[in-house]
Amino acid sequence: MSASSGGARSPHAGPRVLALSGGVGGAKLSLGLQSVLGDESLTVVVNTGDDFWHLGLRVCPDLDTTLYTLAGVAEPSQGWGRAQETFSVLAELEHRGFDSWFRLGDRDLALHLERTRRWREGESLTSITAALACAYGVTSRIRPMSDTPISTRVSTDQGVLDFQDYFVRRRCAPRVERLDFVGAASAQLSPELVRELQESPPDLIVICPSNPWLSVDPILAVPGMRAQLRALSVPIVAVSPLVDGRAVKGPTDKLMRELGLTVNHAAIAAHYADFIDGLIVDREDSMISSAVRVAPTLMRDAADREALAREVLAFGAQLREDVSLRCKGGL
Ligand code: FO1
Repeated sequence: MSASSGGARSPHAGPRVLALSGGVGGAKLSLGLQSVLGDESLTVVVNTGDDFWHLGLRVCPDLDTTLYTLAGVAEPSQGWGRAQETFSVLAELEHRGFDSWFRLGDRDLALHLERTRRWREGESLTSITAALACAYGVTSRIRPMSDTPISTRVSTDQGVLDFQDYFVRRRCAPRVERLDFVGAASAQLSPELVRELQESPPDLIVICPSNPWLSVDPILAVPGMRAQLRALSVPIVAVSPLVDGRAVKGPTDKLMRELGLTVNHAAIAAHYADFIDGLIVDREDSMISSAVRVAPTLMRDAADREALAREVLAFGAQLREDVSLRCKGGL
């Protein structure tokens, strides 16, 4: 690992960060990073394994959560969807006995309508997402993990389920036996992401506190993603999604137990062992080494988000200086 990331550098003051993210938790840290780094220093590569067709519309929940959060218009109580939302369309769907299990708000629908219109005209998801980010005033770059559709398929004790059927309709109740990222094997990295990594390489890669199995693994399953990121030779820091032995939101802890894992930071570190240089954990548990930093990871407000973003950046700088910390065989 070297301090210099190579490639042509544009005149740019602070560090550039590339974050890998799923939905709510990842979007929160992305917002903290955006606030601390300032405009245009952050690229967020977002999981699209949750994407699906619903009511004839292309819905990309994690991209939308990231977009709304970075634009400052996300609904704070749930982390996804739009603030100041109304649900007239959903109420009518419900009233008429139509499909209404997935709660699309009226303002949110505008985003899905515009995405779907562009999708049907053949625009790539990368290009659509950039246009939507621009429309919502977001200057950080939000990039789908691939332009190729990839669908997370959940094999459970109740059968093989599409992701949103498992996650929203059945509220993660089925016992998970196995996860597949359908379409990943033949997916491609978006040319725009590859070009950005070459022309404006990041100084630090952050794996946000998203679900490692449901949200980060699909990103790392895109052929070439791991190799591209490792080739940058910059520190890769993950933030554990566990706080007090539990997931802050979502089914990470339940899923870990179902996959036969112990719910602790050591299991998170082991999961990323061949890929990361350091892990930030909320509190010590059984595994502490020089590649682990302890810092509050519960993000209740802007101060928490920005404090964690600063910890991440400081840890990255520390790892950059100590090249020997890259643990090829794990932490
Ligand atoms: N999550 C829910 O738990 N229930 C919903 O009805 C729901 C609707 C929804 C609509 C748009 C959107 O962008 C996200 C939405 N989510 C909903 C969140 C989302 O499905 C999940 O949190 C992610 O897929 C997991 O990261």
